[in-house]
Amino acid sequence: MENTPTPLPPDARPYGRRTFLGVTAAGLTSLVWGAPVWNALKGVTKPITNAAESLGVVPDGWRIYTIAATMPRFDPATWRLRISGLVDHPQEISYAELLELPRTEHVADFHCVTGWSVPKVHWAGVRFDDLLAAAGLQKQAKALTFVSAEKPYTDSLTLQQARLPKVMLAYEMDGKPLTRAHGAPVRVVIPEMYGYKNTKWVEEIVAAPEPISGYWERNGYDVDAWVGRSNGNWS
Ligand SMILES: Nc1nc2c(c(=O)[nH]1)N[C@H]1C(S)=C(S)[C@@H](COP(=O)(O)O)O[C@H]1N2
Ligand SMILES: [Mo]
Repeated sequence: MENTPTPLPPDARPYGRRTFLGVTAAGLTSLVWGAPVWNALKGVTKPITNAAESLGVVPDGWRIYTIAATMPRFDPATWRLRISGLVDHPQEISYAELLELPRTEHVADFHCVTGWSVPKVHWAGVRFDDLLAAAGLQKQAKALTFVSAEKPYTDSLTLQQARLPKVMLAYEMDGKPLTRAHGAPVRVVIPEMYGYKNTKWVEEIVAAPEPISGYWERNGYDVDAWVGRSNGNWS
């Protein structure tokens, strides 16, 4: 049993139907947003549907996962994506500049390690080589660390993984700008790996000599989270 990872929230309910509040064995609180909790925190008593709409949540099989008490807010006027670490020219990219970069799109199934999936999600965004071109990766850079505006969520990919054809920094889901709940304005998308590698609310990308142990990896999950080929099956 020594190798049994600390569980993710077992099976949170779809947004708006029930609320799930779980504490992992490591003592970290994982809050999955449900309207009742949201209303309680906001001190309002709006009907569930209104609260869901105001958060931009589409309850079509997704479960919204967060680790902090509030979701980061996106202001297109002031938001910047920082590119730092082992690069020749550190960058601060505005939302408008991001949208000018070469666009990539694909449709892929999304899998959370806890067992739920969303089929055929249509993503649009920027591939990492295009995103990092102006920064100029240095030779020693072998991985990218993604820092979320939601603290302390981080995760990383090797450059090789980040260059897989379907991997991107996504700014659209199913034809619309990413909603706040899904990580607005940008999240990592790597359909070959479980959801926890798909960092939401990315605010900084650090070029690094090696991958770091991300938030869920520090709680026992494999750093290489290949769907079907990593340690997710602990139930
Ligand atoms: N910042 C941040 N990113 C995150 C998470 C999180 O809690 N915080 N959860 C991860 C997990 S475990 C999954 S399955 C997906 C869920 O994506 P969704 O919340 O858009 O449904 O987000 C991933 N990215
Ligand atoms: Mo997940």
